[in-house]
Amino acid sequence: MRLQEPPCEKQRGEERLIDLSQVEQHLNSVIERDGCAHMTLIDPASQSPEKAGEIAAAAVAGGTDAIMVGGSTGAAGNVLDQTVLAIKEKTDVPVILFPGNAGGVSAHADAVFFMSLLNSRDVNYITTNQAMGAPLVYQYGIEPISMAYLIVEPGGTVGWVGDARLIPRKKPELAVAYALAGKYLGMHFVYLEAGSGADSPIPPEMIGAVKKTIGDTKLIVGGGIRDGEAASICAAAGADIIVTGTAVEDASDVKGKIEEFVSGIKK
Ligand code: 1GP
Repeated sequence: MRLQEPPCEKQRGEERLIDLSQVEQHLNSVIERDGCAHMTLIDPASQSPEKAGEIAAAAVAGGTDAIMVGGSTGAAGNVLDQTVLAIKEKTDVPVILFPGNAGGVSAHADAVFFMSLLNSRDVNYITTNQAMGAPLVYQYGIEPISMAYLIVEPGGTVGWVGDARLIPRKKPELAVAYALAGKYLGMHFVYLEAGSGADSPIPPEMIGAVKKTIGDTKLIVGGGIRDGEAASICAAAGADIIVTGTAVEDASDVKGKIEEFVSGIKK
């Protein structure tokens, strides 16, 4: 395959309020300003693209800082493209891909969490999907944001699909070891994932131990965060970014639900 030159400048979205070629910098500025950022995860398999656009617009109105798009199953191809386009039409915050595999790359997004599932047993989720997807990221000119992805018990669907050797909830030292390995491998973000819909979020002791060790490397925490209090506990423990998906999908008042999360985590 012959690689094409990446576009120097994206042609789309000229009316955007922020420089979306620097999504990572945007996230860092929000963390610096507010102490913690909030990202809303939208799974393209869970609703129509139109509905995804409406949810994203309400989430932005509630104060979310970025929209993540992805899922472990059924989040590729046309449904992914249409979902990203619908979200971009209705919002002005960065849209960041959260791919389950190489199929989770869309040309219409602003950035992609270029992630390796470090505690997987399957090389496909550590480097192979990354190699298969990298030429598309290059060709589309999407900003790659390097991330160590670590799955903690119970792990849910993504733990099963990614064949993760789940980090036990009571072993923060194992999470610290993997997070540090990610930092030393050059990754800018570490994501502690309990699995979408987990009964409870990542334990605060684990969040605190990881953050204390990785220092400036940014810590994302997600999975099972259902209310403002849970989000607040994760932020106070050391999370730089909180991700919520299921609670937003289930909310009858998305804007109100996001306001609850945001008021729990921001200075
Ligand atoms: C899943 O961590 C995210 O990858 C979000 O989890 O759906 O439980 O909010 P929830």
